[in-house]
Amino acid sequence: MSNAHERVRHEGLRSKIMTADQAAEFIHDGMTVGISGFTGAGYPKALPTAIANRAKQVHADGKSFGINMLTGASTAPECDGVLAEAGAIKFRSPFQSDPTLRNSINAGNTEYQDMHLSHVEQQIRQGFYGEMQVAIIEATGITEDGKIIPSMGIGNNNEILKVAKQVIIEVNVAQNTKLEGMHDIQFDIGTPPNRQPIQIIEPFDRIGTPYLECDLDKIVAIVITDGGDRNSKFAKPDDTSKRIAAQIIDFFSHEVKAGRLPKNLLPLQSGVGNVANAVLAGLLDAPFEDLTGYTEVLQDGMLDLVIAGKMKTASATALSFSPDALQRFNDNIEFLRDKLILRPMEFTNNPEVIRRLGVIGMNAMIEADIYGNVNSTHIMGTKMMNGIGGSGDFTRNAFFSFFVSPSTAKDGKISAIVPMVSHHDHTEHDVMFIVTEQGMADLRGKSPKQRAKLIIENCSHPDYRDMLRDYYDHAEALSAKTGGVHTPHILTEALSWHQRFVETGDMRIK
Ligand code: 0RQ
Repeated sequence: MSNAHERVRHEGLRSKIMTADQAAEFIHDGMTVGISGFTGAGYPKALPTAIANRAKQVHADGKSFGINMLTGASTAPECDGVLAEAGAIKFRSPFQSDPTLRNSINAGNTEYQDMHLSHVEQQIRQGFYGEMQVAIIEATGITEDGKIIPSMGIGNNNEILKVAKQVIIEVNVAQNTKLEGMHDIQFDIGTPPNRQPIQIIEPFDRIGTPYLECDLDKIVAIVITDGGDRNSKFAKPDDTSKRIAAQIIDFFSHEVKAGRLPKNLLPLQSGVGNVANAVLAGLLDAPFEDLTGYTEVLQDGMLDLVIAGKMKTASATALSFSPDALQRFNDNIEFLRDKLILRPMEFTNNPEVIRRLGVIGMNAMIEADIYGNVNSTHIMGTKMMNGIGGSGDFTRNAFFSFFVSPSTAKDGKISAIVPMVSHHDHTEHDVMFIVTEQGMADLRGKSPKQRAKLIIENCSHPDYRDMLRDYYDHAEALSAKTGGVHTPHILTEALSWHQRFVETGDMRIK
């Protein structure tokens, strides 16, 4: 490839350049492999297909071939998708969103550990996953002295580069060379009991260097690729997401007036998806200036706030844009270079930093119950959707924690507000606000019974509101007999809505 020479500036390392098929020969059955990638950004584009092809050949010979795969977060069809399709992922952690991999997990063919993203690097470092044989990392380039220029995401790359026995680098010539300098990587925060405080005092503080590093002798292969990131399109904010966004923005104004929030709010975190993106899009026309972002994934909404001058700076671990937003990013990269900062996920998602900065966490949910417990991950309590990702890191430690969702799913057949969640990701102790297009429940300073009234009356869909009132009234009456009126429930009925959906395809009583 023509500019391979310019991208791999270290002379000695050029001798390691080979094809993806050749590099795939380093991967063997049963290996633990760290792979870069975070919400469709910065994942290797060629190696996974080469490994998948190898897996298919080995399987055709009647032998086993599968890897234990640790990433930053979700990747893309040409990474998680091809490997899952080839039956090559035995174990996967910590977050995914690929339909083929999801099916493999839910069919019982891939073991999946869904975990808080802030825990991942520390647990790899402590050896909880055993030895990591290979790290496969996408990079924008390699400097003269062998430093690795990250691409659109960092995730846990710094850690897997450190611990892996061998390293394969995909240098992607499609990544903008002007990314060099936008990253901030601190290599070692130590291990308890000698861990050091993270010196991020303002969301945009730089505390490390712009480069990833590893022992150059560990680099066994460099593959030159030329492919775009996943770049999924966002739906244009619809009525539902606009109504959700408007309530959050009104609430911010109210809190500023009440003196509980500064005029420029506090650093914003936004989860993935259309609704989360719509909230940020709504801030474009809101009366707040000098905003800051301290998030894990930076999507179109936050990019546009920065380009419009409404947000001063934003820190994230990955840039996950639609094709249009990628174009805007590349067109404005000179302006953005000192406003956006990419860090390892151990820093973006660090509970201590999130708590201290007072981040406002806004994440989407699958369902919430009448007491404010939230399920972000499991459909009907058993099927894995994506994973908790960083939502728990932010929710538990946020100054304000929001969960947003349309009040129903699947054409109204599912209520997002249920008597009891079918899986607990975020407990009533962590969730402060639930917002649907119907309204918002402000759960601060409320007992479970007070919360139930607010969530049912403000957030549930009218089709389900009487059913919820009925459940709650019966639960309260029944609990009075047993002395359980603190959090009334009818244990035999608490999950009956889910059971009805599984049996009839509808939560409503016909
Ligand atoms: O199904 O895809 O078949 O249409 O779930 O739902 O409403 O489009 O919302 O894309 O924002 O995803 C919680 C999954 C929401 C996501 C979740 C079905 C619905 C649709 C998607 P289809 P929407 P979103 C930062 C923070 C956890 C990780 C996280 C998520 C599909 O936001 O994975 O927050 N969050 N990370 O029909 C059955 C219900 C349902 C339901 C929705 N109650 N029952 N199906 N759906 N509610 C990023 C990282 O951490 C990396």
